[in-house]
Order: sequence, then C-alpha cells, then structure tokens
Amino acid sequence: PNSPPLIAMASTVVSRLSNLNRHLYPPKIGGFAMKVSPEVDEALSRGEPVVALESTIISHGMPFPHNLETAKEVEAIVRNNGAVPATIAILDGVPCIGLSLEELERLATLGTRAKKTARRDIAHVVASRGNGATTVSASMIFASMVGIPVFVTGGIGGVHRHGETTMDISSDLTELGRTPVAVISAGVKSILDIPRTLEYLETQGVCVATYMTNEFPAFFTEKSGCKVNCRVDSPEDCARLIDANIQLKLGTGTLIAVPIPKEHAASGNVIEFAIQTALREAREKNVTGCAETPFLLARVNELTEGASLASNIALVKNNALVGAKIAAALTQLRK
Ligand code: PSU
Ligand code: MN
Repeated sequence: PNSPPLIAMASTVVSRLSNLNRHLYPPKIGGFAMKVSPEVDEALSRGEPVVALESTIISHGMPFPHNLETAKEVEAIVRNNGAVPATIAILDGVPCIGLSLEELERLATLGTRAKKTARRDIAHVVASRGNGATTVSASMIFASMVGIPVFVTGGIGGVHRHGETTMDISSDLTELGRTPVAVISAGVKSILDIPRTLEYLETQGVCVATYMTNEFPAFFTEKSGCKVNCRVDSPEDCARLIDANIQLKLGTGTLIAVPIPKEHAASGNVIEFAIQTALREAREKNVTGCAETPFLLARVNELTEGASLASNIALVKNNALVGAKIAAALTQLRK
C-alpha cells in the first residue's frame, strides 16, 4: 500500500505471471525482463521455503576470494537447512533472483567494478544495462516483487555518526518502512549511530525484534547498550511475527537482529578500536556517501589483520542458518 504506483503495478504483474502463467518465463516487470532462476521459480511455485540474499556484501563487503567462498558457503547452509537460496543482483541490466555458480563467480570477480545498487540506483543500472550488486534496500524490493518474505544479510545500513548534520541515513531503513520483507541481520555496526538508527526505524514503523537476547546487537559484538521491546526465541516465534505483519497488511518490513555467535565475538574491543581509527581516516580523506561503508569495512579489516573479516563471515553464516529455519517455519505455519 505504501509502494509507489510503478512498483505496485510491477509486483502485480509479476505475481500474476508467477501465479497463473508459470510457463511464461522470464517474468516481465513493466516491460523489463527479470530472471528468476529455475530452482527459485520452482520452489516459489510449490510454496517451498526460499531465502533471499543480497550481493553488495559479495562485491563491496569482502575481498576476493573470501567473498566468493562465503557466498557459496552461505548458499550451502541455506540449502542444508531446508530452504532454497536466492541471491539477488542485476547482471547486464537484468534483475536476477537466484544466481548460477557462474553468475556468482562473475559478481565476485567484478568486485567494486559492479555498481553498488540501492533503491535509487536500480533504474539507472537497468537502463544502462549495467552490473549492479544490490544492497539490502534493492534486494528487498526484488524479493518482495517475486514473493520471498525472508531475506538474510550480515548487517544493514543505518544512520551514520553525525547523521544529524550530514543526513547520511541508509535507504535500507526507509525500505524497511515500505517493503514487507523480514530482514535477518546481526544488527548494525558501531561505525554507525545505533541509538539514532533504532529511533529512525521506530519512525518508519518497523518492528525490530532481538533473537534470543534482550539487547540489540552491534554486528561484531553481541551488545550495543540499546534495548528493544520485542524479543523472539525460536524460528517459530519469528515466523508468527512475520506472518502477523504480512496478514495485517502493515506494508512494513521486520528486522530480526541475531547476535554474532559467542565464540566469534571475542575480538570486539580490538575491532572497536580499529573502527575509531577508520572513522577518523574517513573524515580526513573526506570519504562520504555510499563510499563510506565499503571504505570503513575494508579499512577495519586491514587494521585488525583479518579478524573483522573472520567475524563478519561467521556471523553471515549464522544468519543464513537462522534465516533458513525461519523460512521453513513460515512455510509450515502457512500450510
Ligand atoms: N553493512 C555491513 N556490510 C555490508 C553492508 C552494510 O556490515 O556489506 C552493505 C549492505 O549491502 C547494506 C549497504 O545494504 O552496505 C548499506 O550501504 P549504505 O550505508 O551506503 O546505505
Ligand atoms: Mn549513505
């Protein structure tokens, strides 16, 4: 209901095509082709669990070859836990839902030569037949268009520190306010302003739930000092929450915050110190806007000699595990 008319129309077209004319393939959104992989298409038409995955984490979030290895492992974890992975990206101007191994490899080797694609960039990348690695916001849009309610990432974007003057607020937050997809994430990084991020999500009407904890996690560490008022303790709890949000047609997304596994949270203080250094350098070098997150991620990894990357990989895999179980629980609930 909150979507702009074009997207609403596009999703109607796609859902008609996907419900009535499954043999019509690939589906078209308002005249533009969109490619749903045969595996994802089949799972969706059978009502089987599917987990959507983003691709900026592959192109901009991790260095090669860790990005490719992680992407493959994350897909395997999703499969081993009863769901079909649907990694989302734009290749040669075509939005793809579910990538082949070749396509994953292409994206991983393109790295930052792929365009980091948030909501505002989608039309430009499609029109110029470019390669776009979709952020949380853009991936949520495509997941919603094809009817995937569960989406897994590492961390979402948020309100940047000094956001009250720069107005640098990730479009992930506004997307959560307008697209009914559940996002499974390890919270937000302390490179961001976590209290203001939670305030902004409240303004956007987004239900933020913590998974088996009372405190909102800070990506590399289990704690941010911020409490939220919704706690879930199992995949079934999550499924009921997500289902209620969908049935009520609230139109908003849900954020499920899963803390990093205890055994990987150890290096939190070292990483926190590196974050302070990286933030200072970003200000000195005047790195701002959509370049800031990739810069900080890469710099923190250098400064911690790979410790932050190892933690990052561990938490993404854990989120994939939890997300697959949530998708399976949601399918059971809807039977
Ligand atoms: N946070 C991370 N790792 C990431 C990102 C965020 O810990 O890779 C990526 C995600 O794709 C997210 C995007 O959607 O960065 C947010 O970018 P920005 O802050 O420019 O909105
Ligand atoms: Mn930004």
